[in-house]
Amino acid sequence: MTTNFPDSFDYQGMNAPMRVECDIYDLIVEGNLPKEINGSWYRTIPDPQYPPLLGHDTYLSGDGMISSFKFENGHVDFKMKYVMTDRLKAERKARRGLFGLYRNPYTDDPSVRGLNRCVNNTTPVFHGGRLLALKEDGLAMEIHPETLDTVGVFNYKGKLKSQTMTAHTRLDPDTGELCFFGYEASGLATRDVSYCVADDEGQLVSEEWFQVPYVSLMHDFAVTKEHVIFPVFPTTADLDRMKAGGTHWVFEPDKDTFIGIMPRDGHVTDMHWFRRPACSAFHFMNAYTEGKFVHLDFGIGKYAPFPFIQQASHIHPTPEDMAFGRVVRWTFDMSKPGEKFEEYNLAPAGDFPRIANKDHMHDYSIGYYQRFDPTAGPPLVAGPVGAGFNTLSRLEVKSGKIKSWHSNKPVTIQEEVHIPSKQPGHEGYLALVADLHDTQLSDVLVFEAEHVDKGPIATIKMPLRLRNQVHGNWVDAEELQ
Ligand code: V55
Ligand code: FE
Repeated sequence: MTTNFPDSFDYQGMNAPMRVECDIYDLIVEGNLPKEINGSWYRTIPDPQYPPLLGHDTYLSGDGMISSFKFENGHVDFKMKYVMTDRLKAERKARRGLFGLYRNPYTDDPSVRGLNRCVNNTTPVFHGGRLLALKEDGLAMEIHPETLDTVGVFNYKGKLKSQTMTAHTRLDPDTGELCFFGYEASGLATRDVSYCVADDEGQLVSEEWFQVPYVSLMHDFAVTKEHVIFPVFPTTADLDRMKAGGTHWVFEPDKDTFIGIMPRDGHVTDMHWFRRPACSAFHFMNAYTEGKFVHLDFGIGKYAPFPFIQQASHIHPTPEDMAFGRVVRWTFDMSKPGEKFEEYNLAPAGDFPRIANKDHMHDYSIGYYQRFDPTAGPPLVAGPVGAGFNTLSRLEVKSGKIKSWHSNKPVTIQEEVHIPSKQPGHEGYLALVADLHDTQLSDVLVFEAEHVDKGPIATIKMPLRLRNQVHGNWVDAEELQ
């Protein structure tokens, strides 16, 4: 039986599993933490309880851990707890790993056949008074927003037919509606995709299904006030490969990228498909409709960035491949039926795009994202793709101007969260966890969003290392009442 975690990057150094549930009251705060910041910053983190059954797997399979930084008048309390999934309970009972490869149930120990494999490790979403821990291969897990105790699987009181729910939901800032989808909606490697809307009280009000041209890793989607956009990139799944013990995903550069766009006040049967050669993206910064045009802004890459997918696809990244990456705007003309659309360059390559919640689905001017800047230091391993980002950037979307910050120490940064300010005209704050590679600890850094280049205004000291989150979200104290 394996007793140590594998020696791949997924489990070593800053990525070594922590497996710590804890409570820290009144963290040490240096600098000036604005008293107006009141609310909870939730983060979801893959953190494997046991080494994987087969002795190797990806970071993305780690058991879901949920944490909260609760900000109150310049004070910060911290809490971190495992999401008590069926999978974690089964493994704890057996006192060992029982699950094989990422999203391949054919590689599991026979004792867990048919069990819910979802680790709910990707995004904490607060909607309709509920906190949900999401991962795209299964249903939501409801979490108590104060104690972080697991309440149970949430499927809109049995109403949701989709077997999956994306970790990237889209909240309409005007109506409070939550738009989401699920791919592989009728089971493993199925082409069915659900499109769903929950109203501002968290009731499921619509669910429609459609099929995509091929089974694709549809990690995120985008919504405008008038349209819904479903990008389909050729990171593909195949049931026979899984049955033979292979990976869920490979990237297929010979397949085209498809983008389905439907009117929000219409139906999936109104979907219009655009097409271009293979490329890849995981996260969309924002999208909006301007007359007959639909704009979609995001970081584009040549192929999926995860090493386990690249290996299975026999991809060996070249410098030219890396140079392909950049932030782009795709503009679709809905009045011209056909498959073509325009692409414009906006900014240097990066990911983890975030914007102020109020700007979602609207014409907007500011986005935040992260980059790896080689002049800021050599690549350092942290998180699921290997080298972590080292630079936080603020992008003026209209001009392409960017302001950036990086540490002068060996530091990688985890996804930033935007915290709105109540002061009129104030752009709000950004907070992120910084991985301190020299001490193997973590700091929380808080920035004035408008002035990221000036560096953090406050540093919250953590007495332990925080493993890399996938995503996080801010919930204002009033909303939590
Ligand atoms: C991603 C993360 C996942 C996953 C698939 O960020 C894609 C991309 C944390 O889990 O399962
Ligand atoms: Fe994501």
